[in-house]
Amino acid sequence: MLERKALESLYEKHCKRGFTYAYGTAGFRYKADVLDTVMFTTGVLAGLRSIYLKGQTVGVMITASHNPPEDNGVKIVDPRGEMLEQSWEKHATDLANSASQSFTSFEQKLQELIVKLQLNSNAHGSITVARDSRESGPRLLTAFKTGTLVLPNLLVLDHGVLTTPQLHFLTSKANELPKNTSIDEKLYYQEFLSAWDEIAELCGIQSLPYALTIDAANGVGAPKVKEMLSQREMFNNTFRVVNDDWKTPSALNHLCGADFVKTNQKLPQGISNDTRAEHINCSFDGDADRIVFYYCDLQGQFQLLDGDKMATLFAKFFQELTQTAHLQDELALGVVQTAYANGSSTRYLEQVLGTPVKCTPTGVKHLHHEAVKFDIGIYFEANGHGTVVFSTKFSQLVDQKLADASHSTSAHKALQILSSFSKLINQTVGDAISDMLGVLAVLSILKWSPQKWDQEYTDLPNKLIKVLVPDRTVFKTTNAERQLVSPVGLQDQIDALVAKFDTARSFVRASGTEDAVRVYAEAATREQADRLASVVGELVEKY
Ligand code: G16
Repeated sequence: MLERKALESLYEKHCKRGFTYAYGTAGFRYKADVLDTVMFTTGVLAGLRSIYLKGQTVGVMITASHNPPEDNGVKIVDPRGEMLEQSWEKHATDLANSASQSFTSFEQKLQELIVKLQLNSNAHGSITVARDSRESGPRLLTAFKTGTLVLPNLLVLDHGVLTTPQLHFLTSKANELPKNTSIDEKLYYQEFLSAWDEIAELCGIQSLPYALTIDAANGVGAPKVKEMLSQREMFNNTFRVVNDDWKTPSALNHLCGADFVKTNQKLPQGISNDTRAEHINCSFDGDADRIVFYYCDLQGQFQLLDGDKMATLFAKFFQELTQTAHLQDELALGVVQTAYANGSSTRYLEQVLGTPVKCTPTGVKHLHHEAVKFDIGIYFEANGHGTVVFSTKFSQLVDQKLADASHSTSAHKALQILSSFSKLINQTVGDAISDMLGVLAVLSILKWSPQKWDQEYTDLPNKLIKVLVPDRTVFKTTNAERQLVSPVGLQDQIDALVAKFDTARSFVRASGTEDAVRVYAEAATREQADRLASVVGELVEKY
């Protein structure tokens, strides 16, 4: 490691004192002006993590995803493309908070970590980094890169501006492919477009069955999805991207994007209420790791097809394919949701499809870990964050059966489709672009309109609101965030309110990405859901 004076000089370049950081739902996320210190220490931490993992590449994404333009943040990605192992979240937080105190405490904490983890700080490590389109990105990237200089033998590959899922994907590829392979976003386009080509050929898809409008939240997803879809003739004239002004940072997520559409349950700016059945819309969030779909019914009413609808669509589709391939008894298929999942979606999965459903706390890191316990693990948060993961057993069985010529033509085709879908879906993390192609492929194969997809079950009316409180950390939950344990007595008051409404449910939890408490309510009618959210919100405001 560097000698003390050099270390101190790097520290003084970026670290400010006095802020206390907490590791949230998806890494550190705050107003950009307080992030320099934690970006510097994340440079060090990512290096330590790579050294700990014997030089495997660790990814770092500088983004605040769905948050407003003045925020920023950082997500750390482990070598296989998944979120940082949870035991390391504490190391990341401790290192950031020590640097926030003083140089001496940072130096001590760093030494302590090196000893505790038995690391050779001069060993080789590798980091891959990217950022979204935020104005503060370049400044925070500099702080991050300075942090990586603390450990002398780190190789840092800067990909510039990418979507978050592209960075997850490239991190996994950096560890999977031979060392001299050039790792860049072309790999991403090639991988998913070839999987799309395979499915299109197998299923005779010659063009998209719907005119597709993509709201890119004025974020990095705009140039990336255009670049990708423009590589295939079949997409020409069938898609258009609105809210694509990613070069104007103040426009990011403003009146548009997946979070706006899901929370407000209405069209984003730039999309009109087109009632044609052959039209479908979708919205990405600021770093393109979430997507929701929607359409307008014949009465011109906005209808949302959110993460729950995607989970159920994939569950039904994969269930039918495994049955046709005679693999239903050998492969375990399951869905993972959070407390935000609409009660109707859970009932549909369990009672109509007979699919096992697990519930975890909010955060991809929780859902992903539960989903990998299945051979086909489908996980989606209602907000549109999710993907499908396929086990090694899945790949082995499908390959084995494909090599065996004794089964029927329909079983063979089902096996081929299953195999191609496992390549079309970005298994490392929720990915707006890859999920979009996955959904479009399923709808094209089933010949389903958005209306038909929506009719599988009817959502219970629901409402999500944000409440500002003096200290959100007093709100602590249990039972996969469905019940509050603190403030004491508040849950009983919520339960008493819920009992006054029909088929109702409500829960309260502190956001891990914004300084707010979220209140969710669902009930038999729209009026009741709105009213319940509002009375629970008023209760929360008193704390
Ligand atoms: C992140 C997480 C998601 C989570 C969302 C909101 O998404 O990756 O799993 O649902 O934050 O979390 P919270 O309710 O704790 O604020 P993103 O797209 O903002 O990175």
